[in-house]
Amino acid sequence: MFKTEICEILNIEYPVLQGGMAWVATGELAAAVSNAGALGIIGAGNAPAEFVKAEIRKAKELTDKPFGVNIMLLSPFVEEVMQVVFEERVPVITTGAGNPGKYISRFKEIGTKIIPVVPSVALARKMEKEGVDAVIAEGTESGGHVGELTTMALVPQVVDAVSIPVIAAGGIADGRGFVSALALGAKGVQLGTVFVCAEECTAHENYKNSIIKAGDRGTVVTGRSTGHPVRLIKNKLAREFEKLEAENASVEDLERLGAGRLKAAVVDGDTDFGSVMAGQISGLIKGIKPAKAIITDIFKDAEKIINELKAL
Ligand code: TUI
Repeated sequence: MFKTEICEILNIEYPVLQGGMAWVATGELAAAVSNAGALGIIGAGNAPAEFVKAEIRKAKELTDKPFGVNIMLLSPFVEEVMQVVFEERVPVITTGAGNPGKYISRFKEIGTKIIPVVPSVALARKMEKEGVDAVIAEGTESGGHVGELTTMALVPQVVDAVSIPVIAAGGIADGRGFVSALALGAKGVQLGTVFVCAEECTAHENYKNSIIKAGDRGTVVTGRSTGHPVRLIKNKLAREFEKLEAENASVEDLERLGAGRLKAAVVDGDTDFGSVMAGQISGLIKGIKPAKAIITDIFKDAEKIINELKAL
């Protein structure tokens, strides 16, 4: 019922992409999501190429379905990671935190699908001109590095501005969010926070529990003063960040406070002083489920919602 152009372009059953979350989105999670019929994505984050290559190999062992790699363009290893993804012939690349323009032609030549995250209409237009296959319009409800506009405002404006398919991201975790995204003109959705709480996600249980415990106002954006705004769960680290920012601390001091904190939260389970990146939708997530159940529950609910809407 919900087959869209995104399913055709990416060769998947459900028009759902799993966000490429650094440290969280490993080969195991990506393979589980792809095996469930959506597009699993490995998050390259700030990792060196060898690490990313090992995750790609792991995913290839665990699934024969298509999967992607998200390349975080602020990474110091971006060139070598691009090279590995090229050599491994990963079928889909998503990008975040910048403009992937200079890499597009190389990947187009080998048929890799390129789907950048865009926080604005201007970047969406520019990316369309440069030949990308679709764009992910990500609202500020998302976890991690965020733009300014909300999903509700951004998605329809991007849909009106470009002719390529638009994927909505930010604040979506269930059938209601999925149907809303379609109503805004999106042809698919990208989900991050809800997949952190997938059974197959290898993130520390403390990280998952922080999301499950969070309420509607459980996240905050820090780092606006450094130009790298990041949404994370309110914890001791977030409060320390807010305090330093209120005191107009230097960018260097703030960056020192943030360094290595995401890995500390995801891998070591330090949810007090680690960076527990998560979206505003955390308050909706009540437990751990297999990736397959997360996806099928969304589509069961979506079908019900559509039928209810038709009966109005
Ligand atoms: O990239 C993300 N989410 C992320 S990346 C990340 S790792 C990180 N850690 C510390 C500081 C910064 C990053 C954690 N979460 N989402 C996709 C996304 N991309 N959101 C916003 C953007 C974006 C922002 C500006 C995309 C393009 C852009 O363009 C600027 C330009 O160059 O035109």
